Amino acid sequence: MSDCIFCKIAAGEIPSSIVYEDDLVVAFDDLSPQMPVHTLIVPREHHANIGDNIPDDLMGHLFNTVKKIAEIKGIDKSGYRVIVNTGDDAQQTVHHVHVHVLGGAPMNSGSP
Ligand code: DGP
Repeated sequence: MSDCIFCKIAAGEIPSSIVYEDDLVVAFDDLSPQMPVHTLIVPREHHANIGDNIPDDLMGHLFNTVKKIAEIKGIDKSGYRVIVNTGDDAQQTVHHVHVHVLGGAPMNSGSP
């Protein structure tokens, strides 16, 4: 999508702190980190959110990349939180599906 910021990051048209990339996904550090580690994983292919008919193999790859990011960031042993905001009530602000990987310090309860 031509006006999608995460499509532009995935295409290398906008600079970002890339953590990992392969043929299907790109992971980069969040511009406004909420934790010492705050990395976003996005598919290269544009899908608005997790309900946007993402093929099973791409969805599986997206979530299997979480483990890689945790290892790269050194939080795989200490633990981390994975969040996918979807739609208005969840405060999704960028409408290109993305997985937040947060960690690097103890967190509060995951309850809303
Ligand atoms: P969400 O609320 O789930 O849609 O979170 C979107 C996240 O994207 C938010 O934490 C800030 C981050 N973000 C927005 N624009 C940019 C950008 O241009 N670069 C990077 N690295 N992160 C961005």
